[in-house]
Amino acid sequence: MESTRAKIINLLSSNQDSYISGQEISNQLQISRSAIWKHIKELEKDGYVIEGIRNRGYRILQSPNKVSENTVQWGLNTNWLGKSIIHKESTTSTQHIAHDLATNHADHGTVVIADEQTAGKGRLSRAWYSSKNKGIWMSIILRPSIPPYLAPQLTLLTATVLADVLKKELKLNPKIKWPNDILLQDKKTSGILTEMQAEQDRIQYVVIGIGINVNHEPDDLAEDIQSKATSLKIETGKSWNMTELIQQILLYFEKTYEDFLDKGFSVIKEKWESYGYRIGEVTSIKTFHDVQRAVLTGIAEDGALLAKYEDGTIKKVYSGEIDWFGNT
Ligand code: BT5
Repeated sequence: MESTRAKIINLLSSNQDSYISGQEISNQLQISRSAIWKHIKELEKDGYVIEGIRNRGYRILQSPNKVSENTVQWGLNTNWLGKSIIHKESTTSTQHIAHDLATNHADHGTVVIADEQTAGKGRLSRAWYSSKNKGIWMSIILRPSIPPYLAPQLTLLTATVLADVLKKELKLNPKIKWPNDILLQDKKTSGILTEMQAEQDRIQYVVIGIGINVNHEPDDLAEDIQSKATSLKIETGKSWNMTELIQQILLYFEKTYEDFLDKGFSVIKEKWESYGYRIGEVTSIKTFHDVQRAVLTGIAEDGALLAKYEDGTIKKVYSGEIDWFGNT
C-alpha cells in the first residue's frame, strides 16, 4: 500500500512546474486540508523544500539528497515498477524483506531498498558486503508469466539493464561477466541475485536482488575484495546521487522487461553478448579431468554460457569453471 505521503509526493510530482491546490489534493486523497498541511511539514523535515502559495497551492522545489520511499518516488517516470517502495535504513537483507512481502501478496513491481544490509547475500550462500549509504542495495518483486526454467533469463536481463544505465547515463564502459557480475576495468562493481518461488510449471514470484557499489572510496571496500572490486566513485572520481541512479535503473528495467515480454529473449541475448566479458576470446575451461581451451561464443536460451572447443564442438557451461583472468 502506498502511504499518504507517497501519494502527496506523486501528485506534486505529476507536474513538477506547476502548483497543485490543497483542495485538489484533498479531493483526490480524501483527507482534510489540515491533514495535508501536517504531511507537508513532515516532508519538509525529511529535507524536501516545498513552496506553498495561498490561492495557488503547493509545489516541490527540491527533494532531499537521501534515499527514501518519497525521494525515489518523486520524479520516478515508471508505469508500474516502484509504485510501491519499501525503504529501510538497515536490514539483514532486502531479499528477506522482499520474500516476506511477496508471500504476503505484494504487487508485481514492488521494490525494497536499504541503506545498509547486515547480512547481504550473494549466490550459493556467499556474503555480499553492503556498507551504509555507500551503495544501492535493492530487491525487485516480479510475478512473471514465464515458465520457471526460463527464470535465469531475468538475471541476464537485469545485467543488461545495469550495463545500459552505466553506459548510457554515466558514460562508462561496463562489461558483464557471466552470469551476473558487472565489471568496470575488470573489477566487480555490481552483482545480481535472482531467487524464486515456483511450482513445477508456474512461477509464484521472483525476487531480483541488485547490489551496486556506488560511493565507496577504496578503503570502504572490505579487505578481501579490495583487489577485485570497485565502485562508481573509484572509477569516475566523483560521488553519484543514488536516488537518481535508482530511478534510472527502475525506468530502464521496466522498459527492458516489457520489451522482453513483447519480443522474447533474443533482444536481451544480443545486448548481453554486446557487453559480454571475454566473449569472442579464448579462455581455459576446467572439466572433470582436464583443462581445455575454448572460445566463449555467447549465451544460450537457458542462460548457460556457450563455449566452442578446439575440436569445433559447442557446449554449454553452467558453473564457474572458467579461468576468467588467466592468460590463455
Ligand atoms: C552476487 O553474488 O554477486 C550477488 C549479489 C547480490 C547483492 C544484492 S544487494 C540487494 C540484494 N539483497 C541481498 O542480500 N543480496 C542482493 P556472487 O556472484 O555469489 O558474488 C559474491 C562474491 O562477490 C563474494 O563472495 C565476494 O567475493 C564478492 N563481493 C561481496 N561483496 C561485494 C561487493 N560489495 N562488491 C564487489 N564484490 C563483492
